[in-house]
Amino acid sequence: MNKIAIISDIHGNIPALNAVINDIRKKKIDNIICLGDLAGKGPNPAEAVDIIRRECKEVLMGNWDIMISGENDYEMVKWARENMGEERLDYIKNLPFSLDFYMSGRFVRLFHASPQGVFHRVHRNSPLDMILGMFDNTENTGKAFGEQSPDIVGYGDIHGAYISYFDNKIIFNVGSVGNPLDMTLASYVILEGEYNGRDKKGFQVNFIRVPYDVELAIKLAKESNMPEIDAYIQELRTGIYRGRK
Ligand SMILES: [Mn+2]
Repeated sequence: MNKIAIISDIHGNIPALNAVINDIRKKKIDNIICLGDLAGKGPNPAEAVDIIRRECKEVLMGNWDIMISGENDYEMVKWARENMGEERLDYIKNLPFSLDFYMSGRFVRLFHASPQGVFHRVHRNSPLDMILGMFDNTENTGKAFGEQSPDIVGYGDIHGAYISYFDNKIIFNVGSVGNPLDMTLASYVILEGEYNGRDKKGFQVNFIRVPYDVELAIKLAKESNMPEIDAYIQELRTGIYRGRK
């Protein structure tokens, strides 16, 4: 059996990222895969990119990675861009969209938000046609295994972990390492099964929550001159999205 850790949405929060990586090291994990949003929202964009590049076997593209490495001039995006350096910007600009592999006889696909694009947001309570669309092959995903569509889809983007089973399919969200908006602990998932295995065997999708030093993360934010710091602090302390009505 193989174990793969899937992390996402670091958003420049180094205490949370270090806590998750230490937790992963303690378990016998073969590889780490990151589903994007390395920087933005939090105070340490460059450090987050450096750690992710060093620790992860595969890193996929998130919406913030496109915004920061592109033309978007939203204040937080500009600040992250200016604190990252050209070489790292070039790295996040060229991240792949999705990753396909077999595990224990199931076609697993991972991406940041949806097959329709990194800005196409799908929540656990989204309409059924949007949920079913998460299993589509698109121009973005390509077709790794001919006309087959995935049996298991894993994604990030919404900063809220969940799993749902239907029609012999599984969809799960790994939650966020650095900006969790479901509870205040860092989130990630471990997939366990036979990597590249085509025979149907047992497998596991395990959800892990890791405590980290939230007040240290807030201290680092205060020491930086990042914009929107009050909203960021409130999200780290409460796990509630700043825009929630
Ligand atoms: Mn994100």
